[in-house]
Amino acid sequence: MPRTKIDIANLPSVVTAERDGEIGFLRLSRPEKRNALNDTLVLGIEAYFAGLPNDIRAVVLTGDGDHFSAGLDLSELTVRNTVESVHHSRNWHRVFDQFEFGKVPVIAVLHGAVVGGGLELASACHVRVAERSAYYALPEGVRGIYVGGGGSVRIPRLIGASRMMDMMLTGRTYGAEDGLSMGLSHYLVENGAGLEKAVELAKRCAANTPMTNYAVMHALPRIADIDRPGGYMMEALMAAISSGSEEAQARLKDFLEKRAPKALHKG
Ligand code: 1HE
Repeated sequence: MPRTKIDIANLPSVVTAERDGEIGFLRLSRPEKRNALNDTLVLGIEAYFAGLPNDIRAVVLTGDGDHFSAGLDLSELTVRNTVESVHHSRNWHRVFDQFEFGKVPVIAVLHGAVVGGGLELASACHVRVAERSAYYALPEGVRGIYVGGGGSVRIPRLIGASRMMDMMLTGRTYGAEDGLSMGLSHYLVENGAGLEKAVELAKRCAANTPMTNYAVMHALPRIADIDRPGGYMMEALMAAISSGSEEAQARLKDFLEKRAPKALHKG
């Protein structure tokens, strides 16, 4: 099925919304500024997820042009005072949380610069596919600023606070292969192959029961943040709720009656 535009209210032109069946596509469409995240673009991301049709089961996020995103639009920083900067950062927190703890898994395709706020955006996605051209940096240190899009919360959970400290203090960059082994991406593919891989993964996510996806997206990261007894309790509740659904019961029956695929490793 060809991709079609999705009609979403208040979507600015720097964001492109499309769909192909139950997969939604969100494209950062500001390539002339290397997809630098200005207020319009961040609010466009918010509008996209707020207006996503209910029958979309997974989203693929990409950046137009040669780079995923050059991070915060630095031209906006020079016109904000301190309190406006706090509100600006809190705004990013709200928008990124909205989809990280949203309804559907988001698979990001990373290429070229994935830097500063671009890396913060990528780290809020559930699965990251990197093309070989992708590289990662946190140039905030060099620019005399600090991460503000949830980077200090999310990135240490991927690579550890110590590595993030080095990136920010020394301006160190990592290429796509290192990014894969460090946990910045989950998959590494050749240049130009990211979208196809992301769609394949999105289709697999979309085939899960909505309850399982909800548990993985909402309960798993929260369990990782809390104490063991609380974690065990939340896990037990999620396990009971998800296995009790009609859809889960039907899938279990399919396996027991030999109609479902086995969990084999294909290498
Ligand atoms: C920008 C931005 C931007 C490009 N804000 N305008 N992020 C950074 O420190 C990275 C800054 N960007 C770069 O280092 C380079 O642009 C790239 C390596 C990503 C790409 O280089 P290149 O040679 O392909 O493009 P360019 O010529 O540098 O940029 C093209 C245009 O985009 C140019 O504008 P023009 O009007 O002169 O054509 C650039 O000024 C513009 N541009 N990146 C504004 N970031 C919530 S807190 C998060 C804090 C951060 O993200 S800090 C990290 C910011």
